[in-house]
Amino acid sequence: MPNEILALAGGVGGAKLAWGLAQVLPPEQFLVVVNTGDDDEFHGLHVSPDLDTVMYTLAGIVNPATGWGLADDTFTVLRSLEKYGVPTWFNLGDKDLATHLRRSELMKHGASLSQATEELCAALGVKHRVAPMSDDPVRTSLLTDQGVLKFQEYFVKHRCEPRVTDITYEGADWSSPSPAFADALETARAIVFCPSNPFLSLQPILELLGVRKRIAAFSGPKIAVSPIVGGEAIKGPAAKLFRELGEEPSALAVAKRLKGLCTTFVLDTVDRALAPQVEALGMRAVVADTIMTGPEDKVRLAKLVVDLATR
Ligand code: FO1
Repeated sequence: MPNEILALAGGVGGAKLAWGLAQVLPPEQFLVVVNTGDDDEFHGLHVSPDLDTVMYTLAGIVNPATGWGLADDTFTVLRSLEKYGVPTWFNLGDKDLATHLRRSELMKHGASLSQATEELCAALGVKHRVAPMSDDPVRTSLLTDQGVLKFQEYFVKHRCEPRVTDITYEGADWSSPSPAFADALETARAIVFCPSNPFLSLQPILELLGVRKRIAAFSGPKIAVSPIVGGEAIKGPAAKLFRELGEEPSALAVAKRLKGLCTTFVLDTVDRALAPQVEALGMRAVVADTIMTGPEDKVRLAKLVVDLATR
C-alpha cells in the first residue's frame, strides 16, 4: 500500500496516538505495526496484549479506565479457573478471552499472527490496518534482582517493582518483520515512532532482523513523539527503567536512543529547554502539547504528526 504512514507502537500510549492517526487518515494511508515482545501463553491460549490494546482502541471498545482489555468485561471464567488452583494474576476478562480463543484456534490451524490479527480486526470493524511486528515469536524478558522474568511476570505479576539490570528480546535476531511491516518499510511515505516505552515497546521492533538498518536507510520523514515528559513516563515503567539502566530519564534520553533513526523529534512544551540538545543529535526538535487525555488531544497530536510527515 504505497504512500501510507507507518506507525510503530506498543501499549496504551502507542494506541492513543494510533487512534488519533486513524481519525485523520483514511484506512489505505495508515498502517500500525505493533510490538509482540509482550506476547505470552495463558491457559493454553496465545495472548498478544499490545496488539489487542491497539485493536480494541481502534474499534472503540477498549476499557477506558485501564487503556487495555475490554470495556464492561467480567471475570467469571478467571474466578472459575482459580478454583482449579491455576495462577490467575493475569486478568483476562470473559469477553477478552473470546479474542484469545479465536486467535489461538486460527493459529492452531496454520494462520500466521498477521492473518489472525487481520481476521480479528475485520470482525471488530477496525478499518485501518494493524499488523504484528513479526509472525515469528519474539519474547521480551528482564534480568532483575529477582531473577529472569518474562515480560508479563515483570509487568503484571511483580508490578514492575524488581530492579532491572538487563533486557533481552529472545528470538528477535532471527525473526523477520511481518509481511505488512516489510512492505511498508519499502513503500511508506513516513515512519512514526509512537510515544511508547523505548525499552519494552519500540526496542523489540528495532531488534528484528534488518529493521534498524532499513529504518536508518529510509529516506522519508521519521517522526518520534517522546513518551517521557518532564522526566517522567506518562504511563508505565519507562522512567524507572532509564534510571535502573544508568541514565536520567528525559525526552533527550529518548531522542538519544533514536539517533540516526529519526529526523523529527516531538517533545512536550515542559521540555522545551531540551530542544537545542535534541537538535544537536541531528534531528529537528518540535515542541508541542503531547499529553493525550481526551479525544481532542489525540486528534491534535495526530494532525501535527501527519503535518510533519507530509512536509
Ligand atoms: N495489565 C495489568 O497491569 N494487569 C493485568 O492483569 C493485565 C491483563 C491484561 C490482559 C489482556 C491484555 O490485552 C492486557 C493486559 N494487561 C494487563 C496490559 C498488558 O500487560 C500491558 O498493556 C502490556 O503488555 C504493556 O504494554
